[in-house]
Amino acid sequence: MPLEKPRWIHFTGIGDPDVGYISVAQSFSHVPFEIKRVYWVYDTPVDVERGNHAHKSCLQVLIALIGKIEVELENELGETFTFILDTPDSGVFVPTYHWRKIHFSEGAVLLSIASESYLEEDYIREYAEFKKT
Ligand code: T46
Repeated sequence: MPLEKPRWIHFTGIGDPDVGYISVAQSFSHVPFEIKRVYWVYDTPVDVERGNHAHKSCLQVLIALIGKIEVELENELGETFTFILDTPDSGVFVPTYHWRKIHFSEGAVLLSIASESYLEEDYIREYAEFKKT
């Protein structure tokens, strides 16, 4: 099976400037998997690097609900991809086996839509181990 690449997911913004917008993520239509878990990350200082792991099974879509978030991804071939998330109507689809480094701007809030429940065994947290996969 060919290696799946990270890619942008664009959500429709339903509404108009007078009243604001709603964007929707439903399993298999807006998001390419069944949604099992949603979590959000906030109050991360700008000098902190989050992530530094890859997932064996969990697929994700990451969205910056507020602020700007830089997501750097590396796949098993060593290819790298950088996504600047800065609008709540777009996110990045992160396939399995992608090492991620995440930097937040002041006040940024990251929403993660995930295909799996939380399971620590699904994480690869050692970069050397990731490079051996
Ligand atoms: C990811 C990025 C975007 C739980 O107990 N349940 C959960 O569902 C999650 C996501 C985390 N945790 C615990 C595990 C750790 O003790 O929260 C603590 C911090 O997790 P972590 O160091 O993995 O945080 P991040 O921000 O580096 O990574 C998280 C997700 O874990 C990860 O899947 O892709 O957000």
